[in-house]
Amino acid sequence: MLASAGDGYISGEHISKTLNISRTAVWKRIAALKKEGYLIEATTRKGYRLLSRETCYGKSGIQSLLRTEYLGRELHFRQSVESTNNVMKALANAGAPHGTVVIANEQTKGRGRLGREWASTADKGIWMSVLLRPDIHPSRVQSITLAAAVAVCRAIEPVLAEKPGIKWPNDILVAGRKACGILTELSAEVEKVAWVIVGMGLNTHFKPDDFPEELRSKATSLSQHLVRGAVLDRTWLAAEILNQFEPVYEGFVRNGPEAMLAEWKERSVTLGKRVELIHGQETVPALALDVGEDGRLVVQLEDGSTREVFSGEISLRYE
Ligand code: BTX
Repeated sequence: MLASAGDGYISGEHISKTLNISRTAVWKRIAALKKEGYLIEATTRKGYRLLSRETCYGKSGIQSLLRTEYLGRELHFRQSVESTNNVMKALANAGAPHGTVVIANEQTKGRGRLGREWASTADKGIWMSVLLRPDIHPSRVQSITLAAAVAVCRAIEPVLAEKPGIKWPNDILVAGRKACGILTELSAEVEKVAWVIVGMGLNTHFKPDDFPEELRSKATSLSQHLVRGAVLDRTWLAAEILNQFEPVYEGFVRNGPEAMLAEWKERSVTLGKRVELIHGQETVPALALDVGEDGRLVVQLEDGSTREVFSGEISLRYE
């Protein structure tokens, strides 16, 4: 309501009538928004006015931009956590609902796959976890990672000067460097998934020097590839990732993976490339042919035989 009033004032009475809450309750909500960082002017006569139209990176700002049915409707925003996936695990085990989202401004122990670290500096990116409780066989969970990658690409594409690409299984590259990583974790019984946590780390505001030394040659950030006139706004981007993720995920769960896979393949920078499969000390040259419904990569080895590989097994290096 404050945002839609533009530069004008909106009276406490009007807010209280529209929302059917007491004037004290209005005052409390305004105080909560101020605490989140919104600049709101309050005058006794005229009422309330938003001083800055810039959206605030926090729960209310993100939720006000959601078009989803369930993703992000329960949202926990934290300034600093060890890992949003860890926060979410505790919430999941305590019964948090399907679609719950945890976002932090900083992670002090951000995690990548296979025990690797994820640089998650304060103010420089979107560190977000989404909780899903899909009624699917555990073997199909990997497809959700592919769906998330598609959603992130859709969300970031409008602000970028060049098209983002997906490197199998879960890296989103911009200009050949990693701008986003996805870590999917699950808890399941043999036949049934209890929960899936999709953790997404998207670099938005890093300057090249902000990255730890060892990442500078392989990591990048949206801020370095913006199309002219684009506004880099984490609030909008976080909401947009969720807005895009929900329909892609729903399509997968209801109708199967075909449509999502077709889009994933169209966005892939891996298929058709010569790659090296890295497994421990061993590296095997191969040609990336296709990706299967369950997220497996189909490769052709030098002897002409084909092999299917899971993401947990190998890393890829391009020749
Ligand atoms: P990954 O194992 O594919 O990638 C980790 C590797 O990527 C690291 O070993 C390092 O080389 C490189 N790297 C580390 N930080 C960055 C960065 N900021 N940008 C680009 N490259 C980097 C990818 O794992 C999965 C990352 C998921 C991160 C999210 S953030 C929210 C959630 N919480 C959490 O702890 N992890 C997920």
